[in-house]
Amino acid sequence: MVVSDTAEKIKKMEIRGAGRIARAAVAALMDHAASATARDAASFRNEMREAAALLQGTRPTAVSLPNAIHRVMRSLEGDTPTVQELRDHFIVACRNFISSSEAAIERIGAIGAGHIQEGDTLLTHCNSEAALACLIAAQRKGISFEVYATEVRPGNQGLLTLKTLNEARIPTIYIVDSAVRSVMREVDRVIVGADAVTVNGAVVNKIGTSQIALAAHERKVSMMVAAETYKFAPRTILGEFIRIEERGPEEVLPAALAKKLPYVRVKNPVFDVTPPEYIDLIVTEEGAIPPQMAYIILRDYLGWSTGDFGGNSPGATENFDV
Ligand code: RI2
Repeated sequence: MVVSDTAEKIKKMEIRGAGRIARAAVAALMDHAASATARDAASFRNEMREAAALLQGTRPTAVSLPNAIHRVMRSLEGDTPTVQELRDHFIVACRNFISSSEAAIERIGAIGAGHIQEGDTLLTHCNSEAALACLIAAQRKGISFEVYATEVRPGNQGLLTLKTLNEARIPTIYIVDSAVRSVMREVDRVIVGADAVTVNGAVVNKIGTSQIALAAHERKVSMMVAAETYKFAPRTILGEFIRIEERGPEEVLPAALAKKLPYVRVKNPVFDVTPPEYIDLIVTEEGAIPPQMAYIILRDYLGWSTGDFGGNSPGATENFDV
C-alpha cells in the first residue's frame, strides 16, 4: 500500500491496535522501498526518511510505531554501495520485523494462557490482539473460562473483541464501560493490552484501563498486561513522558448537537496511564515479568541505555514522541 494511504488509515483508525499499526507502517515502508525511484544511496535514504516521518506522525501514543520504524530504518545505516543492496537489506529488515511481531503474539499467547485457570472469569478492555491471543491459547488448551468485555466508548472497539471471542467460542458477557466496578466482584483476573510501557513499568492503554486497574486493586483481582517488547518506550529512560493522544470532539458528541450547546466543550483523551503498583504481571514474548522489571527489558533485551539518544542516525530517535 502507498505510504500516504497507510498513514491516512492509521490516523483515521481504520488500521488500529498498537501491534497492527506497527506492522502496517513497516509493510508500507517495505512497499515504498520496493518502488523507490532514487538512483543513489543518499537519495534512497532520504526518500525512506520522508516516508518514515509521515508514518511516525500519525498517532502519538503507541510507541510500537516509532519503535518499529526505528528498527527497520536502522538497517539503512552503514556503508552500502548500491541502492539495490540498500533496498534488499531494508526489505529483509521489514520482513524480519513483521514475522518477529507475529511470532511475539504467538509466544505471548502461550505464556499468558499459563496464567489463566479453569473456571476463571476474566475481564478485558478495548481490543488487544496480544491480550486476545492469551485467551484464545487458553481456550485451545481446553481451559474453560468466561470473559467480561467492555464496550469501549467512543470507538466501540469492544465490538471487535466480541467478534473474536465469539469466533473462538469463548463465553462472553458484554458490558458498558461504567459497569466494570459493579462486576469486579465476579472477576478473577483482568487482561488488557498496551500501547506503551514506560521504564518504571507504568502501562499506557485505552482510556478507562486505569479505572479498571483501580477497581481490580480494590478487590485484589490480578491485573495482567499483554505487550510485545517493542511497546516498551526507550525515551522514558530519560524521564520523558508518553504523549497522550486527544482525538476530535465529534467522536464523543455529534457536531450537530455540539452546535446547540455553546457552553459545552468535549475532552477526548484516548489513552490513560496505569501506575505499576496496580499491575501484577506484564506478559511479553520474553516471559512474564513484574512491571518493576521494565527497565531490564529496555536495557538487556532491547539494548537501550541513556547514552543512545544523542545520534542522528536514519530513523533518528529524536523524533520519538515519547
Ligand atoms: P494490541 C489499542 O489502541 C488499544 O488501546 C489496545 O489495548 C492497544 O492498542 C494494544 O493493542 P487503539 O489503536 O497491539 O484502539 O495488543 O487506540 O492489538
